[in-house]
Amino acid sequence: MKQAIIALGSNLEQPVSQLQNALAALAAHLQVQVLATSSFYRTAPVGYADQPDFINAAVLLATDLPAVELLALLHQTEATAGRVRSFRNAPRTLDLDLIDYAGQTLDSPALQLPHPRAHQRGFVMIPLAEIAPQHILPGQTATAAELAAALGNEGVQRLDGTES
Ligand code: PH2
Ligand code: MG
Ligand code: MG
Repeated sequence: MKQAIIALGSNLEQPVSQLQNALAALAAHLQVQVLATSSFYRTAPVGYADQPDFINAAVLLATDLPAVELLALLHQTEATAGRVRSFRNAPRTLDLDLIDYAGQTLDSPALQLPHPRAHQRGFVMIPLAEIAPQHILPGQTATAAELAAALGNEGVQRLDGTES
């Protein structure tokens, strides 16, 4: 089994439900085991600002799917959620990003590992620090907890479970 980290995001069409459905779809896959799921966070949009706040979370998986097949499962789950690809950083019903797969490094057109911007993004590192604080992404020297602390939590607010 390999361990993988997925970052989840949504800012269209009931984002909390989108993430819940995505987590259920991943957990239902016979070759995927969900080891830990973070809280959900409401986060200010990064990159393209003129769009709704996101709901973000992170999940730690064990899987015997190869990275490309796990990526295909993520894309298929995005498609089921009605994901439409318009422009870079556009609002979306569901974004499932493979952040780390078994600590591997890969630079192919279809997949870059680790995710090249994950370590710069509070909306990824803060949820990740909750479930895997000591995890070190390939190429980094700091742990997830250290990176999350350095990025700070401006624009990242943990949901208390009663919101939607
Ligand atoms: N995803 C992006 C671009 N900007 N901002 C937030 N807050 N959350 C995201 O998931 C996000 C983003 C591209 O995937
Ligand atoms: Mg993304
Ligand atoms: Mg993506």
